[in-house]
Amino acid sequence: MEHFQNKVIYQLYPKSFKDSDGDGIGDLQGIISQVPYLAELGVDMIWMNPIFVSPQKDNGYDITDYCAIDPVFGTMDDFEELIRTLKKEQIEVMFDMVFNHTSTTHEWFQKALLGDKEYEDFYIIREQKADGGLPTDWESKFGGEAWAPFGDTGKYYLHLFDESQADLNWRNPRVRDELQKVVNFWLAKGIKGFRFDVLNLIGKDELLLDSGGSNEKSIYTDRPIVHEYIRELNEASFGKADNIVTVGEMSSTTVENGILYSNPERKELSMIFNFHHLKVDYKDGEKWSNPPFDFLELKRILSEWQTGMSIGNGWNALFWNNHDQPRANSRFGDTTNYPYETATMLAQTIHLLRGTPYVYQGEEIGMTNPDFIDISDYVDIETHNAYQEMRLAGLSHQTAMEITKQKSRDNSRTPMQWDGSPNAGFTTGKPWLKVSDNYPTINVEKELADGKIFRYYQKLIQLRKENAIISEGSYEGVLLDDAEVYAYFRENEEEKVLVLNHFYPGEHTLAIPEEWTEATSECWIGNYEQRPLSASFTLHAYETVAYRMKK
Ligand code: TEU
Repeated sequence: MEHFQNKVIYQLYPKSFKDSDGDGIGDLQGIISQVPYLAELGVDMIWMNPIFVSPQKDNGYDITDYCAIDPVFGTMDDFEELIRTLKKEQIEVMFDMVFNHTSTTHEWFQKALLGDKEYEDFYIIREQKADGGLPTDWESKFGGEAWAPFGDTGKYYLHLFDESQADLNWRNPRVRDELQKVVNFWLAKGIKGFRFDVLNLIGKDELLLDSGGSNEKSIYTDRPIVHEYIRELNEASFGKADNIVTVGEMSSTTVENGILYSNPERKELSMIFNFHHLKVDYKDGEKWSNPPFDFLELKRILSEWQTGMSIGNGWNALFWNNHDQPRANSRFGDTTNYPYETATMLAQTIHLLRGTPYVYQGEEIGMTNPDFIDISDYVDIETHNAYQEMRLAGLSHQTAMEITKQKSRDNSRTPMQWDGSPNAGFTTGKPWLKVSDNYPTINVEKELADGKIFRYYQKLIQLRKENAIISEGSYEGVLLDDAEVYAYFRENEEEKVLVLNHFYPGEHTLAIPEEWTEATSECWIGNYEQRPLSASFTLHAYETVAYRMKK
């Protein structure tokens, strides 16, 4: 088994975790003060979103200096104190490497703007077309064109995200060499994991072609050369160190590529994030819509990735939540009537799968999307661009707000709810983003005192450590046509486990095959009272239950 395959990773969004100096922004000393909380949860590693020097146009994914801590989060001494404090609890740190682009405030881009041709070749800069059109008809993922004027040169630079985020030219060996140095710098500082932002976008061809009206993602996503770049980075940096965990954010990738990116024999990455399961509430592929989620498609995708990656010896990062997604309990469950059941069912669904689970800050206490009422409550650049585009497309303010409330990335970025004091104990100042108004009832202090969600997460994390079948067992999806339950087997030489996850309110009865009921010996873990599996088995609202079975 690979060293990372029984780890649980906690994603910590530094800007919203804990503020120690009252400026309304989370910081390193704030994280240090909460290390005992992370230790009690039992996680092995924390993935911290970027804390590097940045103008914060995209909350730190627009980087000015990859090797310096932004003073708003603290100092390098604070960082080193955090590493030492976490190490005492056997918790390691994963840093976020945003290597597809830099901020336009980065010195490389600034030197390019001043006419330094060597640094101009660090970026993807092209002449306009003969007819005066932009180099290609590509669109930014944050809306609008993907090209912006490169100073007053008459040329344009590519930005797949915000205009302030200039795409790097990975075809240039100087760029790759500089980025290898960044990884080695943080390895030397004691970082034991790396998440690589939108890594499958770095393989743009030299000749960039129009989409011709089709989806241009396929032109620049998952290009074969990406595997060469990753192997080169591996060999020059993290592959030379012991037991470093690496994960690639691979939006829109395929199982085939997922295997190539994460099969250990290929010496690329430890694992990958794919997002297909978080697009089942998109209408015709459009994120900014709000149809009911397609449960059968959700099950199909989860099963396809589990089966495919298992066969190909790839490795999935398992998650429902992150800093770009609305909170899953609000998205897929009923946090009003079934807050505990919703949170624990979703958690168990992925914690007993084959892969490495990621717990996103706040999900372990049942934090929900906030009930923001106006677009001015939101901060996220993608959200504001999308709201404007919806209104320009003719949607009413009310409809655009309904969709924004469901899909904004700010849903997961509201400050951590520590207790019932003002601002949920996150800050003594004005928080950079409003705290959800349900913090008096949903907070760490309450959960630790008499809550059930946090304790359930503790049990799931501990179960993974005590039972190799979760990390090593095979996967088999079953009852795939059932309209409300996602069910699967996990199996290894010694044992077999059946996991049932009911994604809906109300009761739902399953016809359980006789060979299953005869083989079931004990209920392993469940969010309702334990009872034996029966031939006609009724699951309660958002019930999740796992049975150990005799082999
Ligand atoms: O996200 C990649 C990405 O495509 C996101 O835009 C995400 O998929 C989308 O918002 C979902 O609707 C990464 C980072 O996680 C994100 O925070 C950054 O904004 C983005 O890259 C640019 O660095």
